Amino acid sequence: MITGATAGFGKATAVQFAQKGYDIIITGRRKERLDQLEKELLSFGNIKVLSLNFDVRNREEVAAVIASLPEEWKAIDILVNNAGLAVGMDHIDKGNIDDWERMIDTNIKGLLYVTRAVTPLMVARNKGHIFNLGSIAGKENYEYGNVYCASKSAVDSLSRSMRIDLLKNNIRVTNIAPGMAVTEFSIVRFKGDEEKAGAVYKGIDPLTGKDIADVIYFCATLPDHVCINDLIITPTQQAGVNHNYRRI
Ligand code: NDP
Ligand code: 8X3
Repeated sequence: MITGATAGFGKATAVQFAQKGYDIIITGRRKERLDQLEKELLSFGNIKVLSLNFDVRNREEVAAVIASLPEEWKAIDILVNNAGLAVGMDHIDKGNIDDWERMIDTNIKGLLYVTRAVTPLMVARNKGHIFNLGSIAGKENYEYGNVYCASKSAVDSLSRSMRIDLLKNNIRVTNIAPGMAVTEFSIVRFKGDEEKAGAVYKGIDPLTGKDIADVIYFCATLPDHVCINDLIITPTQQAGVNHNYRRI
């Protein structure tokens, strides 16, 4: 099950697992994109796909959708908590509080709602692997990043707690912390301003959705007794949130 499968890392991860023959639950808010992706995934061959169209911020909806999963879909082996976003970039004294709420509601609370609904299914089977999409921004802070960085620090912390709490249930928890990756992330952050979004990656050969999908697939297919706890993945031209080498 992959949250936020309509774009970026989530979509690339769905494609990767579908190509390897996994049945997949894809989720997101944009219904047309889900329908389109469902068709694409089914074209890879003998797999099943279930599309669930919901907003991770809606606590009741998340609980209801997972509770009403058809019986054959309740055996979720892998949950990729990927849905998330950054919105805006401002100093703390000028930040837009609506933007802050969107990040906190999606990146922290949404991730928690999905996790709370799915983990009992894994616990019941004594089996599972949870991937949380944190960020390098959860490890280090950068100017103007304040609330986004805080939301990803929370993901980082929750990954550690989930690993402790689910230890006896044979559930692996992997925190994935990417650096600069070209997806729709910056377009969303800059509210559709493609020029500003493009400038983020100027002179950099950034990560792609496929790079992160490859890493998730690698971690997920290690032997059951091996758990990769935490991975920071950057483009070769990035050595931290404040250290990039731009070829310009
Ligand atoms: P994209 O914008 O390309 O994709 C984000 C996905 O999240 C979309 O499928 C979107 O689907 C979904 N989503 C956002 N809000 C909600 C919501 N409220 N309910 C359900 N789904 C939602 O970004 P990325 O692929 O880059 O980002 C994926 C994750 O990786 C995020 O958590 C991000 O913070 C993190 N990340 C990104 C990095 C980057 O540089 N790109 C680096 C480090 C971490 P829809 O709009 O259809 O709902
Ligand atoms: C996205 C990476 O450095 O743009 O999580 O915040 S960064």
